Amino acid sequence: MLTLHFAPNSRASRIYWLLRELDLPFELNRMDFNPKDLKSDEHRARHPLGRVPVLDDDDVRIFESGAIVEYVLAKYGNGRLKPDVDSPEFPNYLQWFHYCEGMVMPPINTIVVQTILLPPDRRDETALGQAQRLLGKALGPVNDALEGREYLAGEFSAADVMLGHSCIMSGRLGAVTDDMPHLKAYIERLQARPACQEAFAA
Ligand SMILES: N[C@@H](CCC(=O)N[C@@H](CS)C(=O)NCC(=O)O)C(=O)O
Repeated sequence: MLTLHFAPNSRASRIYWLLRELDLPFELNRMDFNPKDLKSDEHRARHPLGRVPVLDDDDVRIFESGAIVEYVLAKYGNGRLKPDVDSPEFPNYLQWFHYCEGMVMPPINTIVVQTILLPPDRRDETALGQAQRLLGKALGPVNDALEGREYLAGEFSAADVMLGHSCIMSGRLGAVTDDMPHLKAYIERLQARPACQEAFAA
């Protein structure tokens, strides 16, 4: 049995979304996004830093959203949501899958820290401005890659779950601007998917 350790407004939505796209049954351990739940001894026993997502698969436990996505696809995907290794879309898939945590999430993390998590007297306007500029730069190539395409690697794939989630978060942070029309349309396309809607509402 799969159990997803989850908090709303977090990367755990990626795993919820993926499991719903694959129509896999799972139990949800829904915690609040606060230290009381995430830094509890119980949750630190699951993740040493007290973070989400964490997935249990019977006696297997795994954290890191990208690793969880790969684990689920390898074990239960049956070839779904991932281009074949011989497909010309396979390198696109890998590239955008990893661009998410590698390039887009670092400035998002800083923006969230500098606008939401830190108390106002400890916020740093310079760090915030730098992260906002960096996020805009990181989203530009995603907008360009989506010109004339519905998804990042041919058919809808797990790269769209990973990076698509970050694009939706970027939109909520006001970083998806009018000069990114392909990215805007892509976000709308993703948000029309029932599995995406369920994940963000959970
Ligand atoms: N690279 C990790 C990041 C995990 C992570 O930082 N999760 C955030 C939510 S998006 C978290 O649990 N934050 C709680 C905290 O920092 O206390 C992944 O992709 O799973």
